[in-house]
Amino acid sequence: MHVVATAGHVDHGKSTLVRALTGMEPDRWAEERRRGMTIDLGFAWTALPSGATIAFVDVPGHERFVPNMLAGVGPVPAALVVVAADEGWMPQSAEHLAALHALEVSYGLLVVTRADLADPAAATEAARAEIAATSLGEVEAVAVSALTGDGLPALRAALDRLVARVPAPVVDGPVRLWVDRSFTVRGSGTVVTGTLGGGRLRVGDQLALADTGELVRVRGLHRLGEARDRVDAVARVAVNLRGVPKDRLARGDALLTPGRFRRTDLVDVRLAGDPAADLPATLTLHVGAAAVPVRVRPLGVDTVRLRLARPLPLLIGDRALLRDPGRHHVAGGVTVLDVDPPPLTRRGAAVARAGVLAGLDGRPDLAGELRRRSLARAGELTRMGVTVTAEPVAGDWLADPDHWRRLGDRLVEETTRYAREHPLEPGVPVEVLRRRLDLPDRALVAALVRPPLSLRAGRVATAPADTLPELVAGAVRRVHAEYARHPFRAPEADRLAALGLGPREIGAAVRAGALLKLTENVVLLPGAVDDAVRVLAGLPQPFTLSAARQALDTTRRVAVPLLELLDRRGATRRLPDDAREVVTPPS
Ligand SMILES: Nc1nc2c(ncn2[C@@H]2O[C@H](COP(=O)(O)OP(=O)(O)OP(=O)(O)O)[C@@H](O)[C@H]2O)c(=O)[nH]1
Ligand SMILES: [Mg+2]
Repeated sequence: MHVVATAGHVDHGKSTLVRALTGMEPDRWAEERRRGMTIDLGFAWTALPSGATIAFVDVPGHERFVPNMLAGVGPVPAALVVVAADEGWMPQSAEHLAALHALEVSYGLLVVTRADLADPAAATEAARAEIAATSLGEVEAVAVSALTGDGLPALRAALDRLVARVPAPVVDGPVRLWVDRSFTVRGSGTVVTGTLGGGRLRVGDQLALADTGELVRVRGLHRLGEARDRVDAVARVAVNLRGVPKDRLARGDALLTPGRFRRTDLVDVRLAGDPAADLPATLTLHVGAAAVPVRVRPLGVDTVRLRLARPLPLLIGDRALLRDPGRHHVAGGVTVLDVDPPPLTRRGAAVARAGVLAGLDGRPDLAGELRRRSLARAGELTRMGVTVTAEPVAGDWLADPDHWRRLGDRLVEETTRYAREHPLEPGVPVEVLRRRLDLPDRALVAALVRPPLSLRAGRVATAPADTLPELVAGAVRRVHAEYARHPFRAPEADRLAALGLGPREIGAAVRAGALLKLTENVVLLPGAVDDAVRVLAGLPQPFTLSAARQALDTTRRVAVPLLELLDRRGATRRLPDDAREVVTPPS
């Protein structure tokens, strides 16, 4: 299906033309028919000679209803510019054309109507000149009379040529259906309609309401009045929603593929119309079927920051229109450059921001976004409209390659510095590094660890895991050498001190598994426990403390805490008379 909107001055014959082409009545309201004037959007459709289906969104021409016109045109890629042969180019012809240009509509036809009332040549020439200067460019022109039917076959053929030129929509992309009508059907509940510009809808789909994020279920779908299980873009579609009160949805809301859009009330945009300095401080932003008041803050010559009165699901590259409702003036089109712009709080931030924006063109660009943001979650970028093709560095985090390299260097520096400041700790806690590097997630610290750095038990160390600081390692080697032949004779306090093993060094050695600590100042080699059990198992059972001390060739200073440790580990059992027995003889 193809969707084409009408455009043109009031009473120039738009609705009559749509009626003549489709046999359907686009003016839905009794009031419209009574007054002979379109007030709100109308919808009608027909088959073209090629067999293609074309649906029309018929818009009102009266200047009071321009917001309705914009809601209809916003999501539609092609337009029929309608000019009456007997009246020629008029103010609303100009405002509608300015709107199409602002929205960058680039597929269209000129239809000169009421050709039975006047020679269409002059109107055709004037209108083509106006249109040629816009995004529509050179267009085909067809003169018709809806009264006599003259020119309608030629118009149908021209419509076929027009729709054949419109690029195919992205059907496997996300859905953002701008609601242009909402009503209730007895027995079915809430129905909304809109022009589906991309994606695909199915009965049973879950969609998110743009306004609240609330998830809703598609209960039924209609395409051009017929029930369907599935509707692909481009289409005029009616969506019946389960369990949604009618007053929850109105024109300008949107139904979204969940998780694929972010709501934003702050955007930086490039202007295609009036220069930034000439814009009033408040305007209305029209995008899709939505119209939202915005506060305008100029940044560069042609870039501004817009603060929206309510958030909208916008993407980088979205085309929108700024209009001054008071002056009936289309201030021009805007291209969304950033849907998550940084706050401008520091002095000079606005100037710097203008510099950044000068380099953006509204085409979502992964490398550029990463360069500006350094780090970003894949999901966040997708929700901005950026196609994510890079591999995450950790979890769903993406990093700018240069920034990531610099972070890796800083990780080495910080880890080395910490090791100097805390020589006995077995590395820097990951959380400390996360804070020092100002990273949003500990997983990023872990992902930055490369040899010779190592990660163990939540710490990053400058050397491979399990190594002791050299200072301590040397002292421990001395202990091992001196006590190899008397493994149960613990070094005295003054010997430990002479070896440079204070409480902190002993702690480090114990954590590294190089020493076993029985009590303060009583340390043994790590194998001493198993060796002691083996020796004690050779004694007649049960045995006394004194027998154990002699068998182990040691002093009470060591024997008492060693036996207590063995008791705690269940290797020995203490009997009521204070004698002990070995419980599990070593194999
Ligand atoms: N003679 C003649 N009259 C026409 C033709 N087309 C439209 N009209 C008349 O022009 C008047 C306005 O037509 P509409 O179709 O309502 O015009 P419109 O552009 O839809 O007007 P708005 O929706 O209010 O902007 C009506 O009285 C139509 O009968 C035509 O080809 N020939
Ligand atoms: Mg009309």
